[in-house]
Amino acid sequence: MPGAANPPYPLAGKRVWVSGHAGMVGQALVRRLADEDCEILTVPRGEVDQRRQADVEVWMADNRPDAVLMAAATVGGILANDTRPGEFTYDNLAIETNIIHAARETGVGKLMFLGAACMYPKLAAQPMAEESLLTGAIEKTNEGYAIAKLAGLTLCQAYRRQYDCDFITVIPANLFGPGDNFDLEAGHVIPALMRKAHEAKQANAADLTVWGSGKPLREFLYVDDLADALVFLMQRYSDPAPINVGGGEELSIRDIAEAVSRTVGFEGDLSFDASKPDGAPRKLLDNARIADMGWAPATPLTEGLARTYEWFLENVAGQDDKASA
Ligand code: GFB
Repeated sequence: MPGAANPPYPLAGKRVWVSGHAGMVGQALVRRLADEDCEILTVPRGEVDQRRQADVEVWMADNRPDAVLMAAATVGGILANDTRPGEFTYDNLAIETNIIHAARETGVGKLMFLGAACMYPKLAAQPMAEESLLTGAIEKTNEGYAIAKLAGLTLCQAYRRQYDCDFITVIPANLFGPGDNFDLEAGHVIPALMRKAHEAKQANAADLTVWGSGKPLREFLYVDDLADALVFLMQRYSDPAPINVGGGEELSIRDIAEAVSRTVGFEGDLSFDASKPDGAPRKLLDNARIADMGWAPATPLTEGLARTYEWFLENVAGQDDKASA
């Protein structure tokens, strides 16, 4: 990896808090940080509810992390965002303000906030460069989530400007991988279609239902590639402007449904449910900034899908089978 030696903010020897360590991104970060010579701090949700200011302030004052990677968030697919906008807006605003403010109060040396590709305007020019944030209206299905994430970005920038805090924001493409949420209603497209294809195959069903028209384009990034990028940027990136992490593959929802079906071994047809929303027509990130720094994703889509299906079989389908035995 270029620039691997002597990064400006080395994690070696630091106490690094992975907030949200039990989620898909948090688990991948804990896996990746195991290769760094740092102390990883985590705290279960039952002990610290990150939406509660007092919980966060007390825990951070007691544990004094040097660095914070903010993977905690209330996340979900298009339908969950569209039907539970109160939770997506409130939870994310609360988590961000609590952690970012407590990080300043307790003297955290470096903090990384995670944004989302839906922060960009619905009709932003493609690929979406960091400069096009806040230049147009947001896609309605995820407006609350996106505005909460834009507020988190603004808070990091404001704390850098007023208090000189080294707080940065990273904007990833749509993520997938081990530890994802495979719930049919709440999950994102890849885990939801993977479960549908698995169940359709087991039931010898003739088809599986894909929401919307199948025409929107999405860029997907394997979560372990994201974790690698986050550790890379944490040690090297220090700027008020956010930085995109994409460079995965862009394809239509129909194409992704076919790729997931091949991974699972489902050979039936696809049917499309036009009563469900399509969301943004396209969300391709401009990857130039991180590419110029020398980072690129390593996992081809087919390999990422295969590893995700393996995880699903062991951790979700396997548990369902045990429960019904
Ligand atoms: O992954 P997804 O829920 O997120 O949906 P978004 C992507 C596309 O896949 C949409 C279609 O056009 C969906 O209609 N799709 C087809 C399905 N079948 C399914 C299915 O069974 N389940 C799901 N979930 N989708 C989210 C935002 O938008 O992306 C969040 O709502 C967040 O705020 C996240 O930013 C990364 O890409 O449309």
